[in-house]
Amino acid sequence: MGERKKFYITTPIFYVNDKPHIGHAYTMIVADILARWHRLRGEDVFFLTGTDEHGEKIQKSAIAAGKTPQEFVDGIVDRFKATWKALNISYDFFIRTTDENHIETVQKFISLLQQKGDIYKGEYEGWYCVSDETFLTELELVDGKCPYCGKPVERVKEESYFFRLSKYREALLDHYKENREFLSPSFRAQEIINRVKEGLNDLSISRTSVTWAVPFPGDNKHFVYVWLDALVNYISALGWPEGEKFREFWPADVHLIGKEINWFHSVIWPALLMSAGLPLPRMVFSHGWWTVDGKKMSKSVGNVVDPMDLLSRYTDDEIRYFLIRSMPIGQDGDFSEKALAERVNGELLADLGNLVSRIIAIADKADVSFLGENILEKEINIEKIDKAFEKVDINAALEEIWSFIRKMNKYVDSTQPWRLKGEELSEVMYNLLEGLRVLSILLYPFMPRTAEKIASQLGTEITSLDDCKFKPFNGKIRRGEHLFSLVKVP
Ligand code: ME8
Repeated sequence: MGERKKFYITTPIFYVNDKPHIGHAYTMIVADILARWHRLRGEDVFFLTGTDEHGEKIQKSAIAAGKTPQEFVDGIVDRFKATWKALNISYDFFIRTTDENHIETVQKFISLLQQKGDIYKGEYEGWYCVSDETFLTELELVDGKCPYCGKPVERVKEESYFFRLSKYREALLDHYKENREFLSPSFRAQEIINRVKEGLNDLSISRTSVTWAVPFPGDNKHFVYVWLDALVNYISALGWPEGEKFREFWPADVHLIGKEINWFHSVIWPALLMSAGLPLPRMVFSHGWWTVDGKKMSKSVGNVVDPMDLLSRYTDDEIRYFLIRSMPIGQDGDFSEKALAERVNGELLADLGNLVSRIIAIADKADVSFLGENILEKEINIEKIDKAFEKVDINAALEEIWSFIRKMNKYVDSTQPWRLKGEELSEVMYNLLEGLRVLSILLYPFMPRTAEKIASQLGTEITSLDDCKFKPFNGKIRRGEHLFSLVKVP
């Protein structure tokens, strides 16, 4: 037997200046689906998420809320954890950048870069966007504002330590060339490559004026730039440099992120890793952005969608399904509750829910053994789904599963099992029950609770992808409640 494969997937660690919204939930759901799929493949999975708790943005939000930064972040972290629990997110570890161990690791990492000769002291003069925690040059500003979020920027002129990012230009370009998957999806690669080709400025990695931050090692006037602090989470969570988990899981297989932080993950992070002499992640995958009713989500517009609010009207699985189904990963998508309700009543209730209740109702009454020729198995291509997962194309994977659901519905319509008896009934029901059992496994990463309900009505188990071949049906039918109910379309 070969060694079990490992799979290390991360999400961004989210700023805790405010409670989570559906954009954050989307990233978490995608990561959860990947983690669960790889567990079904029998791999050792480590799924990391957490919170980014330092920096000027959070310092200012805490002051505005009349709290100390620590009190302020503790409250919001609880809200994040509660939301992920309610959405059935199966992360293995939740890192907070205020964890003592993380703080020490960041300092250790910087000391190592200093030893490598990649850090020097200078002066930073330029612009800073607090909302994006990003340094900006005069040329990057648009109408004097941040080009990314459109908010006003502040002028910064202070002593600062710098990381020699410019030194890694060639090495980065070579890496992109030799590792085509690294910048994913591939249509996002060129913009990064072009910008790196233009040349890289060294990166300011410390501030003297922002004190809600990791103290810079060896200089008590300086505090670590929040993005350097944040990126190191991906290795500090594994116990770098000595930890067993680090040896087992590094490098990451997928850093899943939103497209707006691609530069930090595809350029700055790999350069930092090269400097530290560490292997680079296999893939940085940037997904697209959600708008709501056609507009960018923002507090001032008042269109921020809170997953906890949605959860008072829809189940976790309905929200998971909708968010994945409605936005091709990589592209942008628009959220509307009307579209959510329509998908629940259509695809979930009419396609899947009815299929399951029809089959279970007949099987529950059928006095036959479920045996016969295997007819339906060829209608589902598991290898195709697995290949789609390799490329993080979960939309293609879900489409293949849904096309099987539609074929099963057609098979029910054409065979009309409620009219059959004896061997004929036996054969049709064998195909439908095995089809459903396989479906319960394939659906599990996307809608774990629904998949478990299907398996429980079949009296089967959700085991592994190896069990997705048809075999003699050996479940025990137990009729249960309907999987979905009709919702009101707003
Ligand atoms: O950037 N649509 O944290 P953050 C889709 N702390 N995804 C969205 C989204 C939207 N409208 N809005 C946010 C940070 N996201 C840093 C990360 S990592 C070392 C540090 C998701 O709280 C998406 O994953 O601003 C995006 O990358 C992330 O939330 C940004 O979260």
